[in-house]
Amino acid sequence: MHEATLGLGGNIGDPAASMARALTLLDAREDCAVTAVSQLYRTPPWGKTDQAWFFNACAQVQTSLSPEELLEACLSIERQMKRERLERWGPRTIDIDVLTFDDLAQHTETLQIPHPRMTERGFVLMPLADFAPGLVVSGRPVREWLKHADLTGIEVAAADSRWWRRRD
Ligand code: PH2
Ligand code: MG
Ligand code: MG
Repeated sequence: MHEATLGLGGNIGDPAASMARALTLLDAREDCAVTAVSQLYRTPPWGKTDQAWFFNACAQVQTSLSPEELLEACLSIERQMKRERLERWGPRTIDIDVLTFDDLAQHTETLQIPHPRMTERGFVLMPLADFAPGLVVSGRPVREWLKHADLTGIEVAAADSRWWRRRD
């Protein structure tokens, strides 16, 4: 079994519902179990700033899949949810990124782990620190990276980790 972390985000439609659905679909697979989920955050757009605010969250997954297979599972859920993506860093209904995979460091064309920009992004570090403050990424624990991150404008939108579970 492997332990991976994922970053989820979106800023079109109902991103909280899309992220909840994505996590539910992933958890329903035989080969993936969602074992921790962060609070839900509202975050100002990063990189391309003239677009709607995002919702972001992170999750921990136990999986028997390889990193490439896990990425494919995430992309397949994005496709299933009819992700629209018009431009790099632009608006999207759902984005699911593999952030870490055990303590793997791999930088190939298809998959870069740890996610190359995660240590600079408040919208990744803040949710990740909810359940994995001690997780070491590129030589430093998440809580250390978080101290150096720009968290301006980031708000908690749902202050519990069960926001993604169906209530019925
Ligand atoms: N994702 C991007 C680009 N910019 N900004 C925020 N706040 N949240 C995101 O998830 C995000 C972004 C590309 O993946
Ligand atoms: Mg992304
Ligand atoms: Mg992505």
